[in-house]
Amino acid sequence: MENNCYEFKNLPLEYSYDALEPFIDERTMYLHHDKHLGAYIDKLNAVLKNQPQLKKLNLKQLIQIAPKLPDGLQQEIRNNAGGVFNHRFFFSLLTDKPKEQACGRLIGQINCQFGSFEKFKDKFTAAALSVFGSGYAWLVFDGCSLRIVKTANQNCPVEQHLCPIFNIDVWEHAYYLKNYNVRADYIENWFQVLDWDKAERNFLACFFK
Ligand code: MN3
Repeated sequence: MENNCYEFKNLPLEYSYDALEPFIDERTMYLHHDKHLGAYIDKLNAVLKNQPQLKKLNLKQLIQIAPKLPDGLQQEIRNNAGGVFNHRFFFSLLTDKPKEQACGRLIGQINCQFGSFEKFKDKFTAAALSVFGSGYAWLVFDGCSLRIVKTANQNCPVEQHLCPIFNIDVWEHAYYLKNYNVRADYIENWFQVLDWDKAERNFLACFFK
């Protein structure tokens, strides 16, 4: 991920808006990336504009320093640095050339901890379905093992120093145009375009950090 410091720019997706059809539709991808992520980028830049000390920090540092900031600024940074990180991370883990999850260290660890890929998928799906309101479900590495965690709004597990492997955005804007209120259909579709090569690279980076 480049452009990690002020001034943030909305970098183009690495695939076309319609690349994830029929699993995630073109209109949703356009609005989600250009409008929703774009708004978080603009808001984060506006917040940082008058904060010379914070301007020097990268995105992860901003997220991790948020709890130490005064209340109002804390929430602004958490919402907007989180909104930028969480969305960029989400988009970076989608691919128009999905592969069946196969071998690799991550799948080995998933099988070891959850019993099988299917059992993991059920657990992750249940977590994503049970996010109340707007938020995300994540697979993270805590330095010792994999964990499925949920975050509300634009909160990010990086704030708790957990290392993210992949996330699913379950805000309604991520699926409403195609799946209406049926979040379960969206989650199943999302699994079809999840980039397991990228997830493996993220896991290795977390593991050897
Ligand atoms: Mn979103």
